[in-house]
Amino acid sequence: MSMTSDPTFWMPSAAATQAEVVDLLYYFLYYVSVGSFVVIMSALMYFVYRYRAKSKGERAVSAGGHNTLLEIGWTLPPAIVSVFVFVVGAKGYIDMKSPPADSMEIGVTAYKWAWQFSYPNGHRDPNLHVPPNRPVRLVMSSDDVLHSFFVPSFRIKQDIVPGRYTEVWFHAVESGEFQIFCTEYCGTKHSEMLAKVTVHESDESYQKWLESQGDILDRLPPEQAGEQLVASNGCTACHSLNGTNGVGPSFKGAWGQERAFVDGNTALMDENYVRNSIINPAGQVVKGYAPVMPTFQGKLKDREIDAIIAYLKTLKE
Ligand code: HEC
Ligand SMILES: [Cu+2]
Repeated sequence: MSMTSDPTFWMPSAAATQAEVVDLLYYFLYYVSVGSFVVIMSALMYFVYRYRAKSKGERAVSAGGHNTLLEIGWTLPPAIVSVFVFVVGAKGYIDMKSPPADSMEIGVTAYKWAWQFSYPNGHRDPNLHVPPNRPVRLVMSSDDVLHSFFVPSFRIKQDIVPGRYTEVWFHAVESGEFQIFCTEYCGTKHSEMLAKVTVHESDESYQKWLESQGDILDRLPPEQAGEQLVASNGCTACHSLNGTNGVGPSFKGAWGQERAFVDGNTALMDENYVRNSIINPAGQVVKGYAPVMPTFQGKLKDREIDAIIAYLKTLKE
C-alpha cells in the first residue's frame, strides 16, 4: 500500500512510517466489515420478505443434519482473515515497540497540564522539534498522574505513568507541524494539554532552531526571558496576565501585594515568596485556590526563576 499524506474521511494525514501498517489494517478491517454488513443485511432482508408470515412460499422441513460445504464456507474465510490480521498486527506492534538503535533521544515530561521536551543540549521546550527522516525515541515520564502521548498523524500513542519511564518512537517522513494530544483524562484542563511536533525541513534548520533556543537567558534581558519562560513552561495555562483569576491567581498586579493563605498566614509577594511558590507550591497555598500547581523544582534553573521574578515585577500595576 502506498503512503498517502493527505487526510481522508477517516484518518488524518500519514506523516510517519508506522502509519502504513496501521492504515493498512484499519482499511482492511473496515472493508471486510462493510462487505460482511452488506452481504448479511441483504440476505436478512431477502429472507424476511421471502418467508414473511403471509407469503405462500413453501416452508422447508427443519433438518438437524449438517452441510459440510456450508460449514467450511463460514469457517475458513473468517479464519484466514483473522490470521492475516493477527500476523500483520503483531509485526506492526513489534516494530512499534522496537526503536532502532540509531534513534535520536528526546526526553518528555508530562504534567498537569502541559508537556516539556528536553533536548540533548539541555534545552527544554513546551513543543517537540525533530529533524527530518530519522528515527526519534521519546523517553517519557509523568510528574503527577497518568497521561498519554498521542500524535494522530504519526499513528503513535503511549501512556505515561508516574514513577516509571515509558517510551515510544517514530520516524517522520514529512515535514510540517502536527498536533500532540494528551489522550488520558487527567483533570480539569486535560483537553488543553496540547503541543505541536515540528518536523523540520532539514537537519540544518533543526540545529539552527535548537541553538537559537538554548540561550534565551544570555540573549535577552531578564524580564523578556522571564516572559518567554512563563509562556513556555505553561504557567499561563493557570495564571492569566490580564487580571482575571483562573485555576490560579492572575499575575497582573500581584507583585508586592499581601497574600493570604488557607492556613491563615499571610506573606508579601516578594522574591522569596515567588521562589517558594515555584519550588514548593503546596507550602503556601493561596486562599480560594486548590493546591494543584505542580512543582517546578528540577525543571527551572535558578537563573530562570530569577528571570521569571524580574518579569513578574513588570506586571505590578
Ligand atoms: C496547573 C495550574 C498551574 C500551573 C501550570 C502553574 N501554577 Fe502557579 N499556582 C497555581 C495555583 C492554583 C496557585 C494558588 C494556590 C497555591 O498557592 O498553590 C498558584 C500560585 C502561584 C504563585 C503565588 C501567586 C499568588 O498570587 O500568591 C506563584 C508566584 C506562581 N503560582 C507561579 C507560577 C509559575 C512561575 C508557574 C510556571 C513556571 C506556575 N505558577 C504554574 C496553579 C498553577
Ligand atoms: Cu494529561
